[in-house]
Amino acid sequence: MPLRDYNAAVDFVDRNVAEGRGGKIAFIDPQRSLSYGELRDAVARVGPMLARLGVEQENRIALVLKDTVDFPILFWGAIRAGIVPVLLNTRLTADQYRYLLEDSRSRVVFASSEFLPVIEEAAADLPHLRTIIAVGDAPAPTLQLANLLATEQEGGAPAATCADDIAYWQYSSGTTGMPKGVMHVHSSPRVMAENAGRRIGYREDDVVFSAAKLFFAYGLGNAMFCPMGIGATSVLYPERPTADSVFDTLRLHQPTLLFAVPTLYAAMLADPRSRTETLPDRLRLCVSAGEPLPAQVGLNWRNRFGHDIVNGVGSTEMGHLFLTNLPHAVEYGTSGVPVDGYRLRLVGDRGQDVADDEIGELLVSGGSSAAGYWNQRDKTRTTFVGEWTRTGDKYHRRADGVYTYCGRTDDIFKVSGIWVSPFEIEQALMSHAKVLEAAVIPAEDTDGLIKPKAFIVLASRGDIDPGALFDELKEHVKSAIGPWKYPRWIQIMDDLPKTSSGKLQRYLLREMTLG
Ligand code: 3SK
Repeated sequence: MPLRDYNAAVDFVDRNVAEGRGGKIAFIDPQRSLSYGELRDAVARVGPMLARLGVEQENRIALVLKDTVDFPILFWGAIRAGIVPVLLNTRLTADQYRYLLEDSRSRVVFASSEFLPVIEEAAADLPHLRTIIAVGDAPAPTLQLANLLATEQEGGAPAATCADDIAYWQYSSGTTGMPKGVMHVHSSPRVMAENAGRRIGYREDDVVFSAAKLFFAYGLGNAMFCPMGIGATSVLYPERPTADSVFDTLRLHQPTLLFAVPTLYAAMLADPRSRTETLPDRLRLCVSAGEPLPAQVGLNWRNRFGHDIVNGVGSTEMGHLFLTNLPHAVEYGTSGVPVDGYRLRLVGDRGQDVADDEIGELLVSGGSSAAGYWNQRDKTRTTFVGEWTRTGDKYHRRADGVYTYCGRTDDIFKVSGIWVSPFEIEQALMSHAKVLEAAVIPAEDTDGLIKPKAFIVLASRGDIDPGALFDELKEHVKSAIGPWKYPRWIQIMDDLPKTSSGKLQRYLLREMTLG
């Protein structure tokens, strides 16, 4: 590929203008909309502004931003100038932000107004941080992005970067351990936009709505790389998405593509509005990723709305989706087939390829793999092994090439000598009408033997007889997936522990169980 001299911002922003889409709306938020031409002009002012703030090429800046049109302006503006935006989750504590700002040695933080107090607390006396800029209103003396950009001239030429230069970072929260800075290179967004974009079937006339936020790899691919890669329009919603707000957004903007996580699809189905709402006539596809889609949620969605949910899998390390159901041949309970452009392997404990129908760890190879983890050499070497990126997820592949998720590598366990996927038991529990969410871990019985233990969140909190319900659920699991797999113990919870990006943290339940 002739990508030696390549700047991703020129490709994704300037190219849309050069190809005649300058007047076309690129992003819409509840306050403003921005055409590709307006985006290009704003993006070109960011480099000079950052230079004035003392930020140099290859430095990092942190973005703690709601999904508004300022997000693409700052993201692409930094990349155009060869500066590396670090996208941070907007729901962290001051201690967590302090860790991330210190780890990334960010020079400047851009934070939406409502996050300023927590960022100011986190940033006290950090040696590399020069300043915090408010995106939105802020009391003096805090500088505001809008004022800074208004006084800038256009910035001239983009930085002379190459395809392998680091373009942006995201932190992988993982399901255990401290977050790791995942470094992506300039050439990766185009690979994601081509590969996942083709699988989903993005078109230039699409209007995209991703309830998954832009700071999250899934949201960034859905609502930034894929639509901009083809010149489509993206609707941004700055607040936390709820069933109600997604129904409102669907009504208002009539998107053609909808992206959400399974929990949100389930919440929409459980919301009273689901009885009367219809989906936009022009909606072509509903997509789910971020956590495995329970088959029952997909089936209920199809029954209620007449649309399937296309379940897919990606990772922060690969940047976006690499495995999905085929949009017009959805098979619930499976993760589908590899996205063209990626190769997948399943390996056993010694790194050997496993046969079809056996469970192995999933490895992925493709052009959007990250350059590595920042300052974590050991984890980089064990995750990025030659051309293969380890996912830490266990899968099973059928002879026809269809993959099924079986849990994290450290979640799977043996019962009576047979491998058991906690995910399969969770799915079986969630197919019962009284169970909204479920998590399964291994626990020891009085003989020291390992058996499944389940934690469930009830679909409704009315009067129940726990003993009768547990018996009913055990029978339900036995008949659904096999008699040895039923949970020997069941505990009702108000919520399940999850990472800030919604992934179940079974290890916390294991710790809780061990005491
Ligand atoms: O978790 C996922 O499935 C995912 C999908 C797309 C991009 C990033 C992620 C983490």
